[in-house]
Amino acid sequence: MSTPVEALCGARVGVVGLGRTGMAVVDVLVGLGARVSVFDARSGAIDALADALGADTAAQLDGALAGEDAAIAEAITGSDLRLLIVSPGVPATGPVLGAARAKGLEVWSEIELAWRLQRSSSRPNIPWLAVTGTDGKTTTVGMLAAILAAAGLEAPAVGNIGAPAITTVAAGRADALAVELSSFQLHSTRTLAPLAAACLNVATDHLDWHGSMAAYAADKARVYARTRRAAIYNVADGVTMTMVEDADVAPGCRAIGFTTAAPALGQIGCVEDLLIDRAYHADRRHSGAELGTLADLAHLAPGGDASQLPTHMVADALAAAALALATEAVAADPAAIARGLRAYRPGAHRIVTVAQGGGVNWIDDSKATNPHSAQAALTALREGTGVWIVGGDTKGASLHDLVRAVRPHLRGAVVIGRDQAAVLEALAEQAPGLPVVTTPHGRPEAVIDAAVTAAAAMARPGDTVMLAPACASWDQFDSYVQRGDLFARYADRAAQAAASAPDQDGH
Ligand code: UMA
Repeated sequence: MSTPVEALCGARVGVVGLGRTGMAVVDVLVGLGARVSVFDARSGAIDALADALGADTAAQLDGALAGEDAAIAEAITGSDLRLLIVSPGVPATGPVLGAARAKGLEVWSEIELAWRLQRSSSRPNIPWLAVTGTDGKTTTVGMLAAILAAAGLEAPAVGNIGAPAITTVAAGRADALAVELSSFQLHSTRTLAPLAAACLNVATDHLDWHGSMAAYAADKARVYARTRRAAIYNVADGVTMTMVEDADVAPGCRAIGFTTAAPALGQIGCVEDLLIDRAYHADRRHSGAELGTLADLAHLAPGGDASQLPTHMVADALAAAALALATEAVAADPAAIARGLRAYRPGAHRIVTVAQGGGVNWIDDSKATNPHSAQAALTALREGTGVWIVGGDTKGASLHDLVRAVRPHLRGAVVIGRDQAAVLEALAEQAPGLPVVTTPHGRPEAVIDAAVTAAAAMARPGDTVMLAPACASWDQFDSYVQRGDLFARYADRAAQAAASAPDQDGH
């Protein structure tokens, strides 16, 4: 079905999940005149919705059920709903989507609704630039939004980054959207046709939600479907290239690679310290066009030294440039790429030094919610100098490969998380002899307090304590943001105590 959003007026629509996404969806659906029933597994969710949207909107709801997933599934089975809009957190393998499938009920993500709303709006053709991948999505859409802004566009970063796309679309002011898409969101996205799309990389993540690695990768690959101008892949990750080859893109859409090595024809890459386009510019068969230099990214490197730039940061910048050049505004003003990259500031919780004291650096990488991402951060540390705070909800992933890769960089590990068995098993097998301390389960403050105290006792001058949990935060915290914020607070306290303490010689 390709329903224009106007057809939703009077239609019975269910919304599952009343977090950030669900609230924004309900607001828009009620505005469209749909008859909305809401469902959430959390007991206080319905009251929170009424608080957030106001009593008038809440009074227009057709139905509301706060109950366990099984009860929600049963209610959906017995309903006469015509469409279900699910929040990203509702797992593909769970009873709710199972019930919808069994009933043959149409299921959309919030992104699908936002796209249809865009197409029905007075600005149906503004570019959507879509980014997925296991790691680097948030950095890439942040860089992309900065480049688009430098070209004079009103082009916010939306989606999985934290701002539901539908809110921006409903406001109707954007000239373009830089859209971060998780595999959860892509799973139920059906007609989105981005101007350009990129899958940055694929590594193990979210196996519990999807059921298998193949299902996870298949949902990531959906980002390329119906792409109109540029399907952008990572030359260093063959899986992403295969995804592009297999994708059902629009006629005339080009495959464009990004690489931190010298670019071949049809690619954007690096030659020495220059960012070079051999994909878009007119004379690409014979020469490359300079887009910027690594110096434009120096502010993102430790100590502002461009030679210390993590490779993945350069790759993200190249992907952002490749996406941006698909727009007419940046194609006409490619210097916006260097201006945008210089203006870009990373978000919190991604390899940020939050405290220093007693010769110890405290780094918050709470956003490292999977093994791949934690590995990139820890392997940048000098041998034997890392005190690693690890653990949480593993989402079904094994940590063995990660522990083997980071072992040489570690002095010790502090394990957090409600269920620590998988983390401890990987440490015992892959890092025998490494000092390991565990922390008891408790309130978020108590968990981080205990972890920071244990890490401070382990660290020596010259070491780095790194919160790079390789796990989601959901077992003990509201979000990775809360986990990182608490870490910064307790790390600051520990660093100050160390700075004011007499040194080991008693001075
Ligand atoms: N809920 C149910 N049943 C379920 C699951 C959830 O009723 O089976 C309810 C919960 O009780 C809660 C609500 O749904 O009330 C939460 O919904 P949600 O988990 O989908 O979270 P939102 O607040 O809507 O935030 C989601 C994304 N969260 C997830 O994908 C888990 C946010 O990504 C995103 O920023 C937001 O939509 C934007 O619209 C966060 C994230 O962690 C950053 N993403 C994962 C990641 O990056 O690894 C994918």
